[in-house]
Amino acid sequence: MLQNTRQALRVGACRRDDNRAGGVLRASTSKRAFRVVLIKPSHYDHDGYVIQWWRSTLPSNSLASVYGLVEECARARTLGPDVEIEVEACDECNTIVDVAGVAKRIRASGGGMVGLIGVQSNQFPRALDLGRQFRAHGLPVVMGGFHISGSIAMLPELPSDLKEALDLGITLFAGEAEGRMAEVLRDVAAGQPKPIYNYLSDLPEMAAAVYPILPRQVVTRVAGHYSSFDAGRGCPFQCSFCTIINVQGRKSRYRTPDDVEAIVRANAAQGITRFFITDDNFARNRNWESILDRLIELRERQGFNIRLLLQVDTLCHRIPGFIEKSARAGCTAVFIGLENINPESLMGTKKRQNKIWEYRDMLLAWRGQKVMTYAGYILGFPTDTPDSIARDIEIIKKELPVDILEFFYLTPLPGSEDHKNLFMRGVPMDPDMNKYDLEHACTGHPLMSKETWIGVYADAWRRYYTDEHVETIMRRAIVSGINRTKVLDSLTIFSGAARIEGVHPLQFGFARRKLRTQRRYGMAVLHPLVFYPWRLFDFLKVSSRWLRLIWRYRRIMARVAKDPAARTYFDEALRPHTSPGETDHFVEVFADKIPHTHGAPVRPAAVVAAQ
Ligand code: B12
Ligand code: SF4
Repeated sequence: MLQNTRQALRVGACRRDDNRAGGVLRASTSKRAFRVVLIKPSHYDHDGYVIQWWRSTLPSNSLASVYGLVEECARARTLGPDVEIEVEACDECNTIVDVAGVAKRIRASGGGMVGLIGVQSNQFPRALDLGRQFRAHGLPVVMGGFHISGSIAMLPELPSDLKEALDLGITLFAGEAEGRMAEVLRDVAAGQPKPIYNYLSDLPEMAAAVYPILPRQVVTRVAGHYSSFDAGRGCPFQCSFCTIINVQGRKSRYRTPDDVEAIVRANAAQGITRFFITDDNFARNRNWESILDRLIELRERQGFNIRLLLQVDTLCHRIPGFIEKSARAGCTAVFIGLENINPESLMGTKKRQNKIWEYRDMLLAWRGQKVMTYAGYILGFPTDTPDSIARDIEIIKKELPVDILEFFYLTPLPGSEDHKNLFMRGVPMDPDMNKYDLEHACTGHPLMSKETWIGVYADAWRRYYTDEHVETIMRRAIVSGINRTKVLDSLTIFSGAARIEGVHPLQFGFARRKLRTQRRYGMAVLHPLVFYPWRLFDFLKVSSRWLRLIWRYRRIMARVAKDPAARTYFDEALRPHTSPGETDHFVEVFADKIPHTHGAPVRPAAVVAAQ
């Protein structure tokens, strides 16, 4: 059905180098057109250039969600039976936005609008610059995403950057757009968009909601041709650094297995079978089992070559069958919010649900199913010091069988309780939203100066990705039967992205593009004679560092793969717990900081008394 529909619509990608608006078929009966151009903005690097690549590595689910909604409006002829809604989409992380070209296409269609999609705080300055340019062409612009929703949800008044957007005539959308897109399109088409649409207190049900989808030519700009969908939204927990609970709510909402199957079939019909399921914790999705059963059925009985990337919590191994079924459904990698191994830090941010004494069992359970683990680790909790962080990373290397560790600054993201508290108390925070990408120190730390904190972040990547530890991860992968090419590629990217490209691996892509003319508003566009020699030098420097890293890691992997001892490799991190109540060495280190909640290891009274 979706495919048929797509033939009745004009769909495409807003690529500068490709104006074909791919797969275009125009219904001959239509008299008028309304073109909706959806752009997921990227953000700026330190030099003010847009962070974009020939191929990005992760798909944008916000873009897929909004695309699905506009496509639904086109199908329903929301603007009237004689108005054909044409829709095109692009992710600026992998596509150069040609503002003049977009304006030309909208005018050629006879009207339309630009949607700036899924704008996070770090992307807001870039989104504003794009909005400013489109407004200068006289086009209607509507912007939505976490920065707008989070700021409106938590702050007593509109922050100045949102006011600036309104002053430019940009419409702001807060909340979720399922069931609301038709209203927005009708208002814009009538030339009467509201300044703000606020649906934060009226979150839509997800069962039977329109689902995320993107045309193939947009998906293939992501390496590995991954698409995405969210099978659920909302979270019952209360982590103070999190924005999700204040935007998507603390009540969980879920898609049905039927809808998930429809998403998979619609993508498979255009040759896409790899998915990033973007639920913050898929293990908490009430429908996880029926969804996985459906995917297993599609995979094992109907020959769909499904691959999944999941986000899960640190307690997922407690759910009987969850890890096994995830693997059978095609899961090859999971992102886990480990956040920290110090219980004091976890308690300080209300992340009480992370039980450090279960981390190893959980990681071993994934390893047992040959699934690669990526764990997020936050630096800068109030009790962190350079020494404590260094100690903790060394402990992880030795005692936890995680493959990839990725570091973030603890950041007061707009929309979080942390941000609200600092704002209300008047504590200084960096006014530049471009820096709220979890790669910058955006506020003060009680024990570390800003310089020390920055040093700690750089040191964390160096400390974890030593050649020695990279070799250990490879040995652990080989003995566990985890796909060694995947491990090698991930190690290369995660080790090099921050240190060579200066961007977090989650923003990484292949072959960086820097456009001379697409520079941050207010920064000078350099003369070609200055820009191109600089760019050539920059390109050669970065490329040579990548080549050296790739060559080094490939040699290490070749050596490990050839070593017969690799097949029987064993270390402390791979040792399963053999008796109930047995604790890891690192749990002992933090024993006096572990709250006495249910299931926590209890220290013998004699030990406590002796302290
Ligand atoms: C999947 C995901 C990613 C993916 C894909 C990004 C994406 N947006 O799809 C990847 C891995 C790339 C990613 C990266 C990052 N992410 Co992220 N990500 C998520 C996650 C888990 C899901 C996003 C999603 O699909 N949500 C569902 C969609 C449908 O919601 P939505 O974006 O709000 O869109 C709805 C409405 O806002 C509205 N809407 C949105 N745009 C528009 C436009 C118009 C015109 C209209 C009418 C409506 C509208 O309608 C949509 C449908 O209802 C969220 C958390 C969450 N639960 O949402 C974090 C989240 C968005 N990420 C966050 C952050 C900080 C990042 C990073 C900076 C750092 C990091 N390490 O995670 C990087 C940035 C790099 C980059 N280039 O994007 C923060 C943003 C908070 C903030 N205030 O900015 C979030 C909220 C998580 C958190 N830590 O709190 N992320
Ligand atoms: S960080 Fe994760 S567990 Fe904590 S509130 Fe946010 S979504 Fe829930």
